[in-house]
Amino acid sequence: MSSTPLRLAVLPIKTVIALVGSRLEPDTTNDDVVLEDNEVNGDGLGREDEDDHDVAEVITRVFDLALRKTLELGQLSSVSLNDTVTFVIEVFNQGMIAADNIQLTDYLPNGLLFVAPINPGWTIDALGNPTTTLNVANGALPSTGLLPGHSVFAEIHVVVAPGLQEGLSLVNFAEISAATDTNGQPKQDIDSTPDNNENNDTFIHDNDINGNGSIGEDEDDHDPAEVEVNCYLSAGDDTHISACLGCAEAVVIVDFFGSLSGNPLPAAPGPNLDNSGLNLSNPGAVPVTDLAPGVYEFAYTIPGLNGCGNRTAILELEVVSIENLVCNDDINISLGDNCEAEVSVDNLLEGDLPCYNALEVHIYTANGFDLGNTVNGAFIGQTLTFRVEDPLCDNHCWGTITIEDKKKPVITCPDDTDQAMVNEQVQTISGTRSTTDPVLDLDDTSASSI
Ligand SMILES: [Ca+2]
Ligand SMILES: [Ca+2]
Ligand SMILES: [Ca+2]
Ligand SMILES: [Ca+2]
Repeated sequence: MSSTPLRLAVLPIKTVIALVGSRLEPDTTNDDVVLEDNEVNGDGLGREDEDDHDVAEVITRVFDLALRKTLELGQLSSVSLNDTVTFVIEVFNQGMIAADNIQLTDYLPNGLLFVAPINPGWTIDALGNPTTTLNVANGALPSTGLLPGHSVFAEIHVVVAPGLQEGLSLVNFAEISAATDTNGQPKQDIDSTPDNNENNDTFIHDNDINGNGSIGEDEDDHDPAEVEVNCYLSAGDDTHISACLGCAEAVVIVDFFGSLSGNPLPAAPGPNLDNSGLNLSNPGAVPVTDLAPGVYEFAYTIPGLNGCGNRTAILELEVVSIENLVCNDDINISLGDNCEAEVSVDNLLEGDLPCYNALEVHIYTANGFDLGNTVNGAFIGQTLTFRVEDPLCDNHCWGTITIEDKKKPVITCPDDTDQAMVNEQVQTISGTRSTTDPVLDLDDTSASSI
């Protein structure tokens, strides 16, 4: 026969066409005229569809499972020693064939323990890893198997081992190790390699189920989830505070607990490291009194959870004497934009003290009126008396303060013009000018009318 061109339908990728049929004189050469599928009435000799053959599509359907592992909803990623942690493994059928006998393997890191009684359906494989199989027979899959486009969940519960270091990250992978179709035939995954080897998988992104492992992308049949060991409780951070005492009678109430930074959690007050003799029965209001100047350390200790060690934060209390206050003699103070100035203890005392909050400023007018610590424009040019006072000890030092206004006046100029409006009375000179008249220098004159 002549070499008649073969006509093929354009079919989707992953589809194979097989030609089934024969010519009137059966042969094995692809020289048949194919114009219409299922056509049996054509006259092949007349260039119509030959009636002794037909096409049928044989579609190679892909098998593709993927796995994503996460913490169970509500499961904290911060865990303590001996906690039970629940991971969720979701298996997706991304292929075109229903799946059965999906074997999962969990790769526990050091620090996470498998406990059989809380994991029904899971066993330990020959390599020591927990494994389970999801299938129709054991009811883990519906009677249809895992259908394309569907997913199924499995859970594994593990226990955080004792004696772990705080802050340790525990990464737990799971992998699909095998699967079949619903006839029990093992199937080759299109883009991943199921096995129980935790060291041969490409991992790039957490929770990625769309990678193609066959071209080096994140292999879709395995995925990790992670927890971090934490003892939960915090004693806070080491902190330095000051208390200012000006006499033996002075009592300063200090919130030892609230003074600690770093979000300390409530617990019993810690011991007094420096034996200061202070009453620590209420760490939120410790009366600090009658202590010599110096630094005292107090330990705030809380117990660790589940075998974690205790935690301690040191509160360093510096007792500063303000018994001898030394004021500057004469102070000049300039008023600000609002013609007012607030005078601080720091402005008035010599040297540096961490005790400004313990002291008060009082400024007195000439007739003895107490202005507090604020002066305004009404006192510009005046010299007033001030006192820096320790209200707990009736102690003070004093000096004088001169109020000044050193701010430059603000000049507002009109637009560049030949005329200017003068709103105030000006002197008018009239008559005839002669060469003997005094010369008026306009540069020294702000306004004139001649
Ligand atoms: Ca896939
Ligand atoms: Ca896959
Ligand atoms: Ca593997
Ligand atoms: Ca994950």
